[in-house]
Amino acid sequence: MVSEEQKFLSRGERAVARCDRLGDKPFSDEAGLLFRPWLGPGFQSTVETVADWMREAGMDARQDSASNMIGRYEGLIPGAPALLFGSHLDSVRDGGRYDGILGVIAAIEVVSSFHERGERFPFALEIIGFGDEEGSRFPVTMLTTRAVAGVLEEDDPGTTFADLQDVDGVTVAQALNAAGLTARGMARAGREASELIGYVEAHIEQGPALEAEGRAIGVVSGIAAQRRYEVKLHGTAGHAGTMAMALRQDALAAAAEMVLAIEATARAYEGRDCLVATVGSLRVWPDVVNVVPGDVIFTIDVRAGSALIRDLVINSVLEQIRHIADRRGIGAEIIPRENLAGVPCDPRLLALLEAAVADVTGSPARVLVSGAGHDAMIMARLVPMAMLFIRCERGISHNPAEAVRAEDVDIAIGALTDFVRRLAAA
Ligand code: HGY
Ligand code: MN
Ligand code: MN
Ligand code: MN
Repeated sequence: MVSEEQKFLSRGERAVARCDRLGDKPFSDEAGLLFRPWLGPGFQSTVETVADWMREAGMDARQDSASNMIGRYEGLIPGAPALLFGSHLDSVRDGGRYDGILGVIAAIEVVSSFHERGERFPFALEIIGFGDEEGSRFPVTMLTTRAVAGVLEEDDPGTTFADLQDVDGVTVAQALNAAGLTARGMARAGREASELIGYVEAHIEQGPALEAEGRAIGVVSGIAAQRRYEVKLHGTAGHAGTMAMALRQDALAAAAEMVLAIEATARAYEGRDCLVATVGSLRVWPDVVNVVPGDVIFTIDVRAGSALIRDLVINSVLEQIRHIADRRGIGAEIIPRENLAGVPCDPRLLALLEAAVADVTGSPARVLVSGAGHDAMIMARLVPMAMLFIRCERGISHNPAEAVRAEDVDIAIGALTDFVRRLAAA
C-alpha cells in the first residue's frame, strides 16, 4: 500500500508536503494560527513526528536535554565525528510553514537518499531540529542552540536564562520542568567541537533576491549582526474622562513617539549596510478603553551587516528614547536582550557549497548576506558553519503566505547531496 507521502514524485514534493502537514495543525490558543513556540502546545508532537521521519531515513533519533531532536546516520566508522545539518522546529506567531522546519526536513531527504543507496562516508551525518530559534516565547533567541554550542550564559540578557519570563510570567525553568526537563539539564546538551566537523543549515531566503534573479538556491556568505532590547515605560494611569491632557504621563503616547523616532532613524540609514530596525511587539497596561495607559513594554530589533552601523543607530535610538521619556515625565527602563555580532560563514565549507550549487544548477552560485538570524550564527561559535538558501515566493516570511516550490527544494536536496560527497572527497 503506497503511503500518503510515497505517492509524491520527488523528495522535494515530499519535504514540502511534510512541512505543510506540520503547519496545518493550529498550535496556539487562537485556533487556526500556526504558532509553535518552544515547549508550547504542539511542540512535542512536532518533534516526535520529525523523529519518526528521521528513523524512516535510517537514522537513530534522540531528544537531547534541551528538547532538540537529533538524528544520526553512522559513517563508515561507527562513532566518527559528524557533519551536522540543522535548523529550527519552532515558529513565530502566525508564521509561515517553511521557516526553519524545511531545513530539517530537506536534510532528512538527503540522508534518506544515502540510506536507500547504502552510501556511507568517513564521517557520520547528523540532523538537529532546534527547539527554540525564534525566541518567540522568551526574550532571548536560540536558547536551545546556545545549549548545544555551550554558550547559554555567554551573552548577558539581563538575567540568567532560566529566569527569563514569557508574557504570562512563566520562566524558562518552569517551562522546562513542565516538559520534564530542567534548566540545569540544558547544559548537558552541549556538544564537543571534536564530535562535529561542521554545521550546514538549509533555510528559505526570507528575502526577494533569489526570486528576482530567477534562481532556485543560493549560498550565504555571512549573517547580519543583530541587537534586541526591551523598553519598559512607566507613566501614570488615569481616568480617560477626567485626566487633563496637560497633566498626563501617557506611556502609550510616549511609546508612539519613540516608535516613530526609531523608524525615522532607520530610514535615515536606509540602504547602509542592510540596516533595518523594527518594533515588533508592544504591550499596554492596563489596555482598557477608558484608562490613560500607565505602562508599556515594547521591543527593539536592529540589524546591519556590520556592528558599526548597527551600533550607530542603536546609540542614536536609545538617546532619543531617553530624551522623549524625560520630556514627557515618563520612566524608561532599557533592557538589552540580545547582542549578536555578524558572523561570516566558514570559507572552506562555503567554497564546497558554492561548487555543489554550481554543479547542480549549472551556473555559478549566487552568494548572499543573511539579514535574518539563524541557528548557524550560534553554531559558528562551536564549529565551522555554512548556509544554503532556498528561494521563497516574493521573499515573504514570518507570514502565513510564505511559500516555496517543490522543484527548488529538489535542487537544494541535490546540492546538499553533492556537497556531502565533495566534503567526503576533500
Ligand atoms: O529573527 C530572525 O531573524 C529569525 O527569524 N529568528
Ligand atoms: Mn524566523
Ligand atoms: Mn528561521
Ligand atoms: Mn535558522
